[in-house]
Amino acid sequence: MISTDPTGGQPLAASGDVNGDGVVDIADVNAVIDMILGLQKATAVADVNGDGSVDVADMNSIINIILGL
Ligand SMILES: [Ca+2]
Ligand SMILES: [Ca+2]
Repeated sequence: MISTDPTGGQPLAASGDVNGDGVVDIADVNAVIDMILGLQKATAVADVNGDGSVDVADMNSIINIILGL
């Protein structure tokens, strides 16, 4: 999924920055886990691989981003 920000600001969807704090790290993995478990509402930015659902594949995608894979 390609998402463009007309304001030219931070990258949005598919960046892996689920909690929007400007960095992709373990906190974003935790946020996705919470969404998978239903502890917090799933958001569009958490659908990192753009397949329309927030699940373990998105968690893996974020881990890969963190690891630079
Ligand atoms: Ca983040
Ligand atoms: Ca997904």
